[in-house]
Amino acid sequence: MSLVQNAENLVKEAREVDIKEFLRLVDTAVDLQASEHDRVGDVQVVGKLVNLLPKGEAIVVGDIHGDLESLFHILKTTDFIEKVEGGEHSHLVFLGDYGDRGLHSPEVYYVVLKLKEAFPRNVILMRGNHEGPDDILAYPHDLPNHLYIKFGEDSSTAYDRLRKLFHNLHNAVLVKGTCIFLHGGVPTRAKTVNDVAYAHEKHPRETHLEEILWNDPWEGLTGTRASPRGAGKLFGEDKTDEFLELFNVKALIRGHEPSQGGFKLNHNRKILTLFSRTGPPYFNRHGAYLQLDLDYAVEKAFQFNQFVRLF
Ligand SMILES: [Mn+2]
Repeated sequence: MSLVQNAENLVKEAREVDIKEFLRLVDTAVDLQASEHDRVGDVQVVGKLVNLLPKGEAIVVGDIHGDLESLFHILKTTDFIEKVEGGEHSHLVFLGDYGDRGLHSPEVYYVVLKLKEAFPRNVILMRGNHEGPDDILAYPHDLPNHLYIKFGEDSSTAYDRLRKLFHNLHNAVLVKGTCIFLHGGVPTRAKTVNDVAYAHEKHPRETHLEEILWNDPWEGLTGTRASPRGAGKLFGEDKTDEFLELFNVKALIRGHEPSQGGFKLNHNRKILTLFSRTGPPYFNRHGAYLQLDLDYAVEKAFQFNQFVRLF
């Protein structure tokens, strides 16, 4: 029998999970992530850069930040579990920022990691700035408090294991000739594909990882300038063009910024930002995710708009 029956069951399990099962699941996910190199199903992994074959469908999810309800909605509406069980080519790609902010960080981790355990070849987990390296923490960082509320004294062990998971999440996902996914923005000093694939190994000597996780696009800017976030930079359209050219793709799809309408476009539609949660503390009108048909030959960046799904 499958490890996951349906989205309802998964959420129910997440609410009831005990510390022993939670730790087992995190450790399993760490092992799975660490073992992802070379070819795994439809993906090829170099360092922490995933190459996804342009085949089937990719459901791309932006920041969830502890919002269990929105995650449930996405699983339910897309029928991801049923599709994969039925042998369809569907990939669920997370852009990072799973915990903090919302009230259900531990439950969100449970659902995401259980999906990873059940469908390791179909679930791709990327790193956000809230899963960043130990020397650059995102604030406020409520995950340890949420773990304490759920697991009490054992919560520090859960947190330590999750930090280990963070170091094993992917930096970026490339769909050849079409688009690239990452959490924050363009690493503006990257000269080669390997600067992205091995950004974690070059940190903190080089800023690639910090910029991938923290950068934001800015309109009317050439080059870069300091970010009000206190980490990463703001980058202009010229930097976007250089990066898209380096990877030979049409668009960058990322999360990281809240959006009232669930998504936004920057740099002449070459950057699509997805915000996949609703409710406090942002109270945005809509959340959004992408249901991308990978068989569709995207010629221009604006054609990605048709794959945006609002809720
Ligand atoms: Mn972020």
